[in-house]
Amino acid sequence: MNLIRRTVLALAGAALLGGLATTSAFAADIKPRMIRFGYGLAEDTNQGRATKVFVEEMQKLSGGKLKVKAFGSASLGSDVQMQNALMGGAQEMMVGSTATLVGVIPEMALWDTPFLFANEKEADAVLDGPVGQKLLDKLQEKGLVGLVYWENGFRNLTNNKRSVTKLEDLGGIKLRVMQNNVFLDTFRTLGANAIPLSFSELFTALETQAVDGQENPFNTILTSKFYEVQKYLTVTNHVYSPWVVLASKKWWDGLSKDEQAIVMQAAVASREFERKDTREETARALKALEANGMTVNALSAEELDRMREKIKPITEKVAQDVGTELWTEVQQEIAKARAN
Ligand code: TK8
Repeated sequence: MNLIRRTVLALAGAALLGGLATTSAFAADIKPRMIRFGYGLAEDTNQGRATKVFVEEMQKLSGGKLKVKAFGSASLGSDVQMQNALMGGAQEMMVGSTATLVGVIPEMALWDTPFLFANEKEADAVLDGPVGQKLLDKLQEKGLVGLVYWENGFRNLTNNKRSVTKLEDLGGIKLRVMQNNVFLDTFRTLGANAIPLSFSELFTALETQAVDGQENPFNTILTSKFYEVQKYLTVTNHVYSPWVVLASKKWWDGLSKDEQAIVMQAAVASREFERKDTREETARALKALEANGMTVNALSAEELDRMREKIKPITEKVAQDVGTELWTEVQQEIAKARAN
């Protein structure tokens, strides 16, 4: 039985006994611990708010024993640096992109497949279903425990050169992409000059015009103040990005079953909050970006189809890289979610 399923069972057990949150918190096997939880965005963002929920849930469920100290704005390092710190046991927890985990677990590339999900409902069903769990389980081989997925969201394009209204407009735009080959190949194939860069270096790179553009969900474009250094926003929804809440396996293995159950329960609570909050903010964020002077356009269905056609080989390569079995399974899961 894998770690997570054991945890979930322990959790169910705890619920039967009346809930850890109430009577049993002090009887349970919980030691006072300090947990460093890092994330990349600022405190006043969807990522920061959900982290706060996690901190509070941990406090509540452990009777104050499991103290989480949150570090936003990549103050513990970029996503990649934090992942490495977790693997080495130098940091306990983080939330960050699945995209930067592709170098660790190649199958994570699955989530970066352009146009994989058509909406959030499909994303939730697949991420919280057997395929999502399979990828989380894989992380353990590399010293990471994947707890839950949060929503980063559908990504859209910003740049400083021109309104992108057709495929050709991407030509020559120096575009920052997340650090993996799916993103790199996708935007190279679309004609952009794709440059992989960590998120923590992105604002400065845009400001100094080391790059002309980037792509991220509306929320992040707003909360990271990219509108200050970017003129054009093109609604593309070209890929859905998850975030993943991670624990260091070295640290996790030293926790009691009760403690693991609490971390898992708090993570699930943070996920429920985060997805709702993110979705509420999205429409507002788009309006705020316009109000802040960005020129917004939506790509026509026709142009989106041309893009889809152009990057077909990327999708085929992802299918090959993650393996036919996983690829078929994810397609079946999506079909199931679509039928519902
Ligand atoms: C924040 C990143 C960000 C991601 C990116 O650390 O790198 O563009 O979308 O959310 O994980």
